[in-house]
Amino acid sequence: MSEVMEEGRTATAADTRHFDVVVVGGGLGGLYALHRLRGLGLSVRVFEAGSGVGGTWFWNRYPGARCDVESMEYSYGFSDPLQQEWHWPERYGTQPEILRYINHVADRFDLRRDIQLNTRVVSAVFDPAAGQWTLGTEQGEMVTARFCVMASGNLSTPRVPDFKGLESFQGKWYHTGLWPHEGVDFSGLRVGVIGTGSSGVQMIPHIAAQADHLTVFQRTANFSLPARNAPLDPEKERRHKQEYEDRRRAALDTPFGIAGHPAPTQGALQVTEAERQSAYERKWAEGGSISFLYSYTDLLVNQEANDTASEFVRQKIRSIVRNPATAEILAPKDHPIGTKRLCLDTNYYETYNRNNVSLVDVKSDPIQEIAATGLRTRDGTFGPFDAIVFATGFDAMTGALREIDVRVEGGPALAEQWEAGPRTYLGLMVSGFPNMFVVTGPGSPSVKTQMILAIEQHTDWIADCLTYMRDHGYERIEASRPAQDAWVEHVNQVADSTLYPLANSWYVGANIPGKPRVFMPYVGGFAGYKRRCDSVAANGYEGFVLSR
Ligand code: N01
Repeated sequence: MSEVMEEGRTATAADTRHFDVVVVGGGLGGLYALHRLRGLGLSVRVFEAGSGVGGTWFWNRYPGARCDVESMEYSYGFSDPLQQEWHWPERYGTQPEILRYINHVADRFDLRRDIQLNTRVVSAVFDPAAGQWTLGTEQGEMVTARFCVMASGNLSTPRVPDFKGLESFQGKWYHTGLWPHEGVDFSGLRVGVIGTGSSGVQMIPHIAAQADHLTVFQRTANFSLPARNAPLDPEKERRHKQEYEDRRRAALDTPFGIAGHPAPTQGALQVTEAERQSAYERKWAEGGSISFLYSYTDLLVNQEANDTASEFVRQKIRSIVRNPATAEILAPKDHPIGTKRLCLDTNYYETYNRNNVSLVDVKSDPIQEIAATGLRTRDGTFGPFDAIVFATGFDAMTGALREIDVRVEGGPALAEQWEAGPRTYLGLMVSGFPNMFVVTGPGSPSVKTQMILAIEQHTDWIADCLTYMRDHGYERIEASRPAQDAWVEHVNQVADSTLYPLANSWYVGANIPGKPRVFMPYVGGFAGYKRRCDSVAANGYEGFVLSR
């Protein structure tokens, strides 16, 4: 038996060997896939690498980790009793709170009996003659399944840059995405943090409050807005719960999958400078990123319009950070606001006013190597450090899938086929890989939306597809090559009509040296994307080849 039971009874390797569906990943995506597909009467097994369910929220336990989508939104909508009964204490959920919620869902819907923990899937091979997948685990188990659902996550392959000398570092080092479960006490320590994306921005104020001294190494200055987190107002919660059904439905009709933000009607350049400033001030005071980007219709498509919002935030940084030289390093100038993931923070810029915090610009002077007690850039040495924290991100969107040896027997691996960048039809299937679905894969809106809504939409689509196949006697489904090619072209065209490609972001794989530069998420908006998926299904799964 390969699993360790963390909570409740989980599935074991000795249980059944053949399933209708194998789901890879026991995060928010895998759990809902299990619930939904089991509801169709299918036998389903989930394999999860971690010792508990939760995916992202299981691994990312760094200090200050919390979601930047409001908790009343960032939750499952498939069960009204669940959403009515669950109480979120704060405007934004903390990592422990979200993990508690996910565990509650696992228990409430009796999911654990079909989840095998501590089991990393390393291979998935389709046998065209038998019409089934064989999945292999790190421990050498093999199971077969008619269908395979990859719910392996978009930000689940943590990446420590390939710095020379890391093994010689005598202190402790950590990655935000592989945080020790027992936590880390930085009290009295000299700490270096590398990376200022969402994880770094959330974590830095917390480490600064504990450490003797914190040195932050920043390569790209990032835009961050105040989150304005607070205890959830009971009246707001009551109203939201009363309107839940309508709000969930309304969210489906929005670009980011989040309701409650009136769509903008004017471009930024159509109003006066004074009006713009007052709008941005209002959004800054309100907190949240969607609302800010929703100030005007054209912030993500028109450079001049975007400049007004970017400059507003740069000025805020200059007004918060007392040392002008530090403020200039922190003020992003190399990408339009919103084209990298816009961060939300609590006292991030204020942290640089502390006496025990210093900032190093490693864009102009890159890190060369890690040494026994610190690190070296081209022009200097930094340390000594008792600990180094890598907030250096993930091999995003394709990392988890490319780590699995996915192939059709005798054919090239998915990783080889994606050497020039991922290619999917609707982010749901890959041509040449029958009966393998991807939940929120590259080419779907996924990371550009409220993820749980995206997960539910994909999983519901897959469930409806399997029902259709059963009702019509089909056994195999595959994305056609022309449909996939046309979709990939559309994804690129849409991205090219926006400002997104101007940033060196993980959306284009820029954070991984050598990764092909391809814009991976679909930024045409959730609402239009969902309509497209629905019409594909209504037209008998247009662009897919179904066979017996
Ligand atoms: O990772 P990132 P993250 N030398 O890739 C730097 C979600 N998330 O874990 O920008 C020096 O954004 C890198 O620099 P650069 C969210 O979708 C959500 O922070 O590549 N620096 C960057 O500053 C988010 O976008 C939440 O130049 C190096 C940082 O490391 C995604 O996860 C919270 C370097 C990596 O930033 C990933 O966020 C946390 C090097 N060699 C995460 N290599 C919330 O919901 C990399 N960097 C709030």
